[in-house]
Amino acid sequence: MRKEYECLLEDIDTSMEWASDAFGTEIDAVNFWMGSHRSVTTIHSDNYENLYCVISGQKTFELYPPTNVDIFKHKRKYQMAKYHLDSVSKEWSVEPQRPAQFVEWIDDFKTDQIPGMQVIVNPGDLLYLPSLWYHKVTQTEDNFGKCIAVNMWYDMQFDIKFNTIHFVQNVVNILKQPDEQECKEI
Ligand SMILES: O=C(O)CCC(=O)C(=O)O
Repeated sequence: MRKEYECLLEDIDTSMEWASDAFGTEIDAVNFWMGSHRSVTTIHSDNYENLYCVISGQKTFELYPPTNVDIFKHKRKYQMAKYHLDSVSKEWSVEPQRPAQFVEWIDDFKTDQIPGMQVIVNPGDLLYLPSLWYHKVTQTEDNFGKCIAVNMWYDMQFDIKFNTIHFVQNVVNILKQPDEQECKEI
């Protein structure tokens, strides 16, 4: 929001002293999220403390504790791409980034059998999503066909919690079978 959507920043109160006191650090990033019922953020975890506020529409977070590394161990390298709007045909297409760049991401799979928590975040609600927790996010549109949210990321403390999970991750990676599916450049 501080770059691409700077003009909207004055509408947002990011001066949450209590949060900086609690996390022991200032805000690292402010993000703007806009999507429709078709937008899904697949399961992942972040090295950030996350304060997530819904402005319009409704978000559903599926949350799983960081200790679930063994369940979410299968990752693949996905090629990075951007949506492109053709100025003549007005058709959208997915354009792979050149030169090709890859991002490692957890394979998408059904999470309904995995014990976790479901949190519904309504307009005006603020969700604290602790660092390293796995999350999958879906959304319901408002009357204008949109779901809009803003979140603040604070750097996490790289303390005993991080070290323990990192250690377990390394053990799981050593024990797991090599991933079969290689991502090919398109
Ligand atoms: O709102 C979303 O779709 C994703 C949010 C998210 O993954 C995050 O804040 O880390």
